[in-house]
Amino acid sequence: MVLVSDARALHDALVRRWRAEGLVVEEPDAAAELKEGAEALLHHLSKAVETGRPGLFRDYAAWAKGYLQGRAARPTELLQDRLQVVDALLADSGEDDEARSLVRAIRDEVPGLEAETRQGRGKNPLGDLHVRYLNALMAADRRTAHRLVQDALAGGVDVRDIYLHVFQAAQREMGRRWQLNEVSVPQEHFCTAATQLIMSQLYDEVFSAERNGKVVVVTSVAGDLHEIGARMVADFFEMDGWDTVYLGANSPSSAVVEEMKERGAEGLALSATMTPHVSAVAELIQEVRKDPEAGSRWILVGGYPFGVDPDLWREVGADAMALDALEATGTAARLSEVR
Ligand code: B12
Repeated sequence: MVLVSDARALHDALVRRWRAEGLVVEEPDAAAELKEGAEALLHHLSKAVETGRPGLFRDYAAWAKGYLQGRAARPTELLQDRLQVVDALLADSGEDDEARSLVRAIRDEVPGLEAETRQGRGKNPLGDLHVRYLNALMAADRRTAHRLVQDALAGGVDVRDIYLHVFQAAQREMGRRWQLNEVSVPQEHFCTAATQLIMSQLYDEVFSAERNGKVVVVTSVAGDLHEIGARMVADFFEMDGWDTVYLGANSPSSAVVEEMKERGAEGLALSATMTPHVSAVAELIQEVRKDPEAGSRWILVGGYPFGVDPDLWREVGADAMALDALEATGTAARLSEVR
């Protein structure tokens, strides 16, 4: 497919055409957004076509609309005009009908921000604590954020609940605000670093469970820089007594296979947050399966794109997926039983 094989040329051509037509956001982000927007759009489109899952592109369009909302006067029209140009460019590049008809369908009916509701913006059982925690971080006040968490723990709140309903909820809400241009990149970096710091102060609790003798390797796939989701999954395994080999974000495939063998892991928990990284997940899984020793272990996947399309885990060749860290350990326990 042209989209994949000739991605760089297509990407550059799209940037030129969007610029020529004035399809840009307001300064100061304009140049960077144009480049990143073109790349992200083409990546998501090619993944959607490659995997036969148009929902992945629909979800991207909904996200892009939200993103443009905070940066342009007429976000829906801007996105529609951009999609019109994408369609024309694909036609000129001799691109297949599938990609073009998907682009046209989305242009005709730009979806809303469904992903945010899927990522659980429903009732939060620790809503009050979550709001106070996030407000503290928004005010660059790590001390208060830290104290709120310590007080909640001392008051008997379960660490798992703090992870899911405070840290995860705060990170996602902060991400939503970044998307809408209400939070700056430095603010996002501050919140993420502060949450990682505060998480690490809970490790007496995380490491206190009786060991069950099982080992799991946990990592984010190559290219993906999001680490907190994978780290939470690792910590929930620890709290259930597993020994975890947590490799962090952006792990090279060969290292993952070697680690699984070296540590005698029962399985691999693999995270991807960005839809364009789903191919890296599929490639790594293939590599694990090829290995005579690691190939028989279970592979569990999770992260944003697997929530967008609940069947995507099959497509990448995993054994199962889970929507959050709590579900992850239950699913892994079942996978271990059947092996
Ligand atoms: C922090 C952050 C970053 C940081 C990450 C730093 C770090 N050290 O981790 C940095 C700055 C690097 C970053 C970069 C980018 N980011 Co970012 N980021 C976020 C943010 C705000 C928080 C992520 C987080 O910590 N979430 C909290 C964790 C706990 O939640 P989680 O990841 O969903 O994990 C849970 C489940 O998904 C599941 N799970 C996760 N992994 C696994 C694995 C297994 C095996 C299982 C079973 C379950 C599982 O369990 C976890 C725990 O319950 C999110 C917002 C969001 N909604 O998550 C955006 C977000 C993910 N980022 C986004 C974007 C667009 C980007 C960039 C493209 C921005 C840019 N222009 O540069 C880049 C891409 C970089 C890359 N190559 O990966 C978008 C993605 C939109 C989309 N539709 O795909 C989001 C959603 C923000 C938004 N609302 O627009 N980001």
